[in-house]
Order: sequence, then structure tokens, then C-alpha cells
Amino acid sequence: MTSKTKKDLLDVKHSLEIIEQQFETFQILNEDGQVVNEAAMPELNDEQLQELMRRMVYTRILDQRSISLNRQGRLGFYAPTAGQEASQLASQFALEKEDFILPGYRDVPQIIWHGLPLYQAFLWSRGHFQGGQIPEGVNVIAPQIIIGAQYIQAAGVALGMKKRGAKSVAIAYTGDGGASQGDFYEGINFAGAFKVPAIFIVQNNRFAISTPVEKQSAAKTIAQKAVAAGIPGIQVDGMDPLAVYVAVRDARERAINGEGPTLIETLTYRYGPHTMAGDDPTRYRTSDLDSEWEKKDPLVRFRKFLENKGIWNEEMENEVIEKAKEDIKEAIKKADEAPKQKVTDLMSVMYEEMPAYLKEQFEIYKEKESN
Ligand SMILES: Cc1ncc(C[n+]2csc(CCOP(=O)(O)OP(=O)(O)O)c2C)c(N)n1
Ligand SMILES: [Mg+2]
Repeated sequence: MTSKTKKDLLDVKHSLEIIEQQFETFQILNEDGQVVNEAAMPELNDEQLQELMRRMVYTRILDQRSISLNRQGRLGFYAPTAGQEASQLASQFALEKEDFILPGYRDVPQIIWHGLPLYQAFLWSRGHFQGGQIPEGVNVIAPQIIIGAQYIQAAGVALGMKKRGAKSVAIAYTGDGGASQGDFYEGINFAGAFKVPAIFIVQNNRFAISTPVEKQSAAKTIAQKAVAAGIPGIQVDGMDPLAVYVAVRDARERAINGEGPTLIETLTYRYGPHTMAGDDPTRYRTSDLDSEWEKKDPLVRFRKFLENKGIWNEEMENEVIEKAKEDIKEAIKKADEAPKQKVTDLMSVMYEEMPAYLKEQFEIYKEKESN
């Protein structure tokens, strides 16, 4: 037996380095749309691959239209999504309808593709209560504004699923900034301890508003934070839809098989501002960094991949673009038709049983509103 010297035992820096080296970025499609990891290719047929592309193209248009609707004053809160399509849509694509999504404010596309009608997403943006009334059978909650809070809620939802013996998962999304929050650690720790079927996604778009990820944490990767919780963690090329899909599909399988939660860090980038509330990305990002990431664009690389396979062309893409524009026009019209929101609406949808002090106020507002 070789006995370790005191120096070896205390070489904690080396131990950290060994852990960090384990977290290499998982990729299947490179920037040119070439398969660089054949062994990891998912079993998706042509129709499924086309559907994933359709969703990404559609969502890019939705982003462009939402920005312009916001500028016209026809939408309220909006957090741009362009650049993050692979990270958002390929992860949702790996889910089943019975899975439950707990999104952050930038994750509206995932809940739309999980079944939330578009006009309700627009109403949510306007702060209208009907935007938060999720239809029966659509397993999502309204996007969380409190950074990281949905991680704790996801651990709870997943615990509920486990207790019921359901074959489904809870999936929560946050950002790199979210991974610096207490709720992040509590959520993954609890989920690990109770071995619940949860998937925790961190979309690392390199910035929490203006704060670069290097200033948020000394950790080399966010994926390695899984080690402290005793759960698997993986860092994925978040601009590669196939890699994101496989990572989430695998995590889902483990969760369903009773093997507990997974933390997935997707390396991605938001092309636009943090939100439409007025931040100016040129104050905290260089144009060099922007163009470095634009070269990794998920739509460009997936389009190349599909075109090389002969299953995508300009006509198909234009069809999706037209459909998106039409849907958006209709949805915004429907959102406009929603009744003007009253204070009493907010009160009556909040509680099943209204507390006495609110009942009093409710009567006062009802009186006011009837005038
Ligand atoms: C608990 C809490 N603290 C601060 C804020 C203000 N805030 C809103 S967005 C944001 C940055 C979050 O960045 P990140 O998690 O990286 O997500 P991204 O916006 O990049 O998708 C902050 C600090 C908040 N909403 N909640
Ligand atoms: Mg971020």
C-alpha cells in the first residue's frame, strides 16, 4: 500500500483541477452543421428534425415581432430570446406533455410549445391576470421573475411526482446569474437528497444583465456545481440543438428510472438586450464578442445540417415565417379583446378563500368599479 504524504493529502488545488477537467462541453453539431460526435446522435427521424427547426425559426420570428410590438407599446415586459433557441426549444423538445415546466422570464417559448396559447403569453407580458391562468392539462407555471425561485419549486413538484409514482419530470430553467442565488443551491441539494425526478437547466448566456459570468462565480463551469449536490452535471454546447436534446433526453430517462436529478449547463448567448426596459448591451459587451457568438447561431448550423441531409429548403422556411406572422397577428388581436383588468379580478383569482381583510377591500373596489 502506498501511503500518501501530507503534501499529497493537502493538494486541494489539484483535487479541484481534477474535478474541473471532467466538465468538457458536450457537442454533436459543430458551427458548420457537421456531426462531430456520431456516437451520440439522437434517434430523431426526418419529421422530428424538421419540426425542431420549424420551432426554432418560428420562435426567432416571434422574438422579432415581440420586440417590435413592445416598441409600439402593444406588449409589456419582454425578455428577448434570439440566440437561445437551441437551448430553449431543443430542451423542451425532449420532454413529454406530462412533464412540468418551471420557467424564468426569458423562457416563454418553452411554455408556448408545451401548450400555453400565444395570446395568453402576450397577456402575461401585459401583466393581465388571464395570462397566468394556465389551461387545464398544460403543465407549466407562469414565468418566474424572482431569480432562481423556480429551482426550489421544481424540487417540490418533482417530489410530488415521485410520491405519486408518476413517470414524469419537473424541469426548471434559470440563467448563469440564477446559479449564484441561494435558491439554486437549495433546489439542487434538496432534489439530490430526495432523489426526485427533476432536471435543472442553467442557460449560461454569459451575463446577468450586465455582470459577466466570470464576476459571478469562481467556478470554471456551472455544471460542476452539481458535484456539491451529489448529482450528475453536464455542460452542453447550448447553440447545438442536438446536443441539448440528447442531454435533456438522457437526464429525463435517468429521472424516470428513479436515478434522481441532473444539472445541465447550456453555453449560449442572447443577441438582444436583457429586457426591453432599456439596458444597452454595448455598454457591457464588445461587438467582437457578439460576432463570435453570432457565428455559433443555432438556426444557421441546424439549417446547414438539414440542408445537407436534403430535408430543408428556403420554401419550407418561408412557410414557417408566414405562419408565425399570421399566428402572432391573430394572437395579439385576441389579447386585445380580453376584458380590461379590474382590481377585483386580481383579488378574486388570487385566493380560493379570500382572507377577511381582503374581502373588505374587495367590496370597496367593487363599489368603485360599478360607478
Ligand atoms: C432575487 C432577484 N434578485 C435580483 C433580480 C433582478 N434581476 C432580474 S434579471 C437579473 C439577471 C439574471 O441573469 P441570469 O440569471 O443570467 O438570466 P438571464 O437574464 O441572462 O437569462 C437580475 C439580477 C431579481 N429579479 N430577482
Ligand atoms: Mg444570463
